[in-house]
Formats: sequence, structure tokens, C-alpha cells
Amino acid sequence: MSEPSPMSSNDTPAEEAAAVGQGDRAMSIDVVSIFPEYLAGLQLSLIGKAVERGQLGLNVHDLRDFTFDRHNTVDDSPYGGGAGMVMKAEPWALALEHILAGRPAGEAKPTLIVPSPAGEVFDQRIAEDLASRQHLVFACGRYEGIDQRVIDWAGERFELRPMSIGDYVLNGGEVASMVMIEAISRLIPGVIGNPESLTEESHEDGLLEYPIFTKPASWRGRDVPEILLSGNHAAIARWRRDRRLEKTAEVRPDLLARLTDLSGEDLAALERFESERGTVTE
Ligand code: 6GU
Repeated sequence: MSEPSPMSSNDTPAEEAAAVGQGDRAMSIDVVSIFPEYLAGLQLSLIGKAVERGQLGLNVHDLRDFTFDRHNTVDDSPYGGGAGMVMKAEPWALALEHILAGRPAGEAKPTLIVPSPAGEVFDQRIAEDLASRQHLVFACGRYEGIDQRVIDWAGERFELRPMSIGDYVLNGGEVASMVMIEAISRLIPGVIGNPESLTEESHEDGLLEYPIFTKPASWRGRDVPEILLSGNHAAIARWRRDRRLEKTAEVRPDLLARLTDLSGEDLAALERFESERGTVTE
């Protein structure tokens, strides 16, 4: 079995203590794949640190460890004909049973996420929902997919969540799982150093981010917007809010249409951008 080892940490003892103070391991994640090395990237950066601090359990399993023939066969041709290969049911059942057998007593039904372009489309709301679970299992299929019978079998033992990361086709579930694991695990308390950095982000409240700048104030003839140097915090907050509204109206009007809590000031700003844009294009 490939159980990735935690990487070394640069945290100060104070940071370690604060993180450990967040409580017991918040979540355990298992991933099953025929390419366990793919998932090695998850050991880097903030997620690797969370694993090392014991806030996140992460175990990657090689599906081929649950095969017993000479060639470690995981796939076969589809009944009824057609292109491509289908992943066999039995190795998946054995891998999932291994994971079920290893879970702590009293744990709720684990959630089984099956990455598939035919799944529900993953978004920030789903990431938040999944971040509250005790135990997530990602079943990374390859080829044309997995024998439906083991999916149905798993549906009786797990909370089943077929999940897509967007309307395009990948070769397998590994990259999609990494995308979802990163989006989910950074929402676990203590995984991100500064929880405030979560609150003003794109998609947290349905608006895209405002533009950001750092020193120098003038760079190759381009100046930082003067208001950001003013020290007027209320004016800066309004300017940033306006930039978020303007950007969202421009590139993601679908997000804007979903918002229900816009203030009078917000609506006035949006009308202003609308009429300014009208003037430019006419
Ligand atoms: Cl989750 N898996 C695969 N194989 N392809 C995808 C996908 C997932 N999401 C979009 N395309």
C-alpha cells in the first residue's frame, strides 16, 4: 500500500501548539487509484502540513494491491461491446472493504466521492458541505469507468456522491480528486494559517476578488490606485466592494444574478457600471 509519508514542517512551536489546539483530527481522506504517485502533490504546502500536524488523515491506496492475478488486472472489455475498457468490480470492492474495516468505531457512514464527468458539478457550496464530514473516500476511475454493480454495492455502504469538476473530459479521476481535496481541506479549521483569508475570497460570498497591489507604489509607469494610499479605510472598503461588483458583472453575470443581499449602494454602483459600459460601447 502506498501511504505517503508526511513532509517536514517549518512551523514555530507556538504555531504548532495553536494548530493542535483546534482539536482532534478533523477529517480523514482515503484515495484509491491505479496511479497513487499522482496524489503525491497533496503532501506539499498547507495540506501536507495539516497531515503532519494530525489535523487531516490522508491515505492513498493502490487499486492493484487488491488484485491477485499475475498481471494485477484491474480492467476488462465492456459487456455489450463498445470502445475502451471497464474497471472490474472486485478490486474496487476489496479496496473499499479495506477502508471500511480500518475506520474508527462509531464513525458515521463515510462519503464516497466518485469523480466522473457525469456527476453533480462541484462548487464552493459543495466543498463547504464536504468539509464538515468525518471521512471522505475518493474512488479514482480510469478508462471508460467502473462496473456499475460495485457502484451500486458501494451505495449501500457509503454516502455516494458522483462528482464532476466541470464540463470537459479528463482521462481519470486523479486530477479531479486533487482539485476537490484541495478545495475541501483548506476549509478545515486550522489547515489555513489565517482564517480571515478565507472570508474575502472569490466564491465565498458569490463575488469575484478585487485587484490587489504591493510595493512599489509606482512600477514601470503604472501607479497603485490613489485611494489605497489614502488611509481612509471606509473609502477603501467601498472601492474594493465596487471593484468586486464591477468584475463580477463583467466576467460572471451568472454569479451576480444569484445574489440576494446586495445593498442600495451595491445596486447604485452596478447601475453606474452598466451605464458607463453602455457609453463606451456605443
Ligand atoms: Cl471528476 N472525472 C473525469 N474523468 N473527467 C472529468 C471530471 C471528473 N470532471 C470533469 N471532467
